[in-house]
Amino acid sequence: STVDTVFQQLPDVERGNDPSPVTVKLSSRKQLGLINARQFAVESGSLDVPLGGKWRPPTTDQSVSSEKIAVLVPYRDREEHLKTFLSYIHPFLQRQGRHYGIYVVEQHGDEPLFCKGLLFNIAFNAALDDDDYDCFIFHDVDLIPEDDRNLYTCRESPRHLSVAINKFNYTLPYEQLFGGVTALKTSHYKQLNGYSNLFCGWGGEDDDMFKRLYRHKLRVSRPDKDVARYKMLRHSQTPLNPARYSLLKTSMKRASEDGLSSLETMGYQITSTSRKRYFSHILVNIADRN
Ligand code: NGS
Repeated sequence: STVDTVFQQLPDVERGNDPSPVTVKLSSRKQLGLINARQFAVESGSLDVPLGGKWRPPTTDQSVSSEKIAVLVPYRDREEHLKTFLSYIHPFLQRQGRHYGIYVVEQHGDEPLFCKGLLFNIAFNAALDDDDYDCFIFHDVDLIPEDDRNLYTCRESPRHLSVAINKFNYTLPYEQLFGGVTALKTSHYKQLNGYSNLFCGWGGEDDDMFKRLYRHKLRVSRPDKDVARYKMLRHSQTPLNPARYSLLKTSMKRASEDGLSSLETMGYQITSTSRKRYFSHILVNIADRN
């Protein structure tokens, strides 16, 4: 697998048992630009993460937040993106005082297309095997949050966090968009039966998820577009999912049978799970579906 080298190439800061205190307080409402956020991370040595990419705030005050958050990042062959993502996301989550773990779920094997929904479902179960997470963030590896006020936390409503992306001039492309970065309570994700396992290749799995939310009358909430700002890392277009429009016609019918409930029938194997320096790694072999 390619990600083995990633954690060795990130800024090399000392890792201790006692995480360094968070020096930028969220309450200061300081808006960190992308450059500043990165400088902060590197200069302060705040990329200080226990093995496996799991961190909790250095406080004993349980009243602050007891929420445990898993960040799931489907991945294949984008090493530069993963390095950049990790170097931003840890300081970002630590400045917000989150109790979190980062899970990178990597696809290998004969399936030529990237099966993001299936990877999310696999990582969801693996993360819950690892810890009792209350909240899940589903995160594309190429999206970097720009503003600390965009809170990575779960609310009563499923939340779409990547509202304003530079690629679209910081406007929402369409009202039903539920891709990029989202936050769902563990209980909601189970209720929705997770993502469809059937979308491989670019596009549609998030629209299918939107229909699941609709089916369960779960309203989507969003932070303000001035806060929910992201930079998208540049990359070439990934191969499209040729079946995405036909699959979307059957979303409602499939929702209860296609997802977490049908994972076992999906022809994949977890090759390994391991704790890397900046993330927990789930390596999945997905067989060619054709
Ligand atoms: C839609 C896709 C979504 C995708 C959205 C925005 O057309 O999966 O564009 O994509 N739906 C279908 O293809 C059916 S973006 O331009 O942000 O990469 O999330």
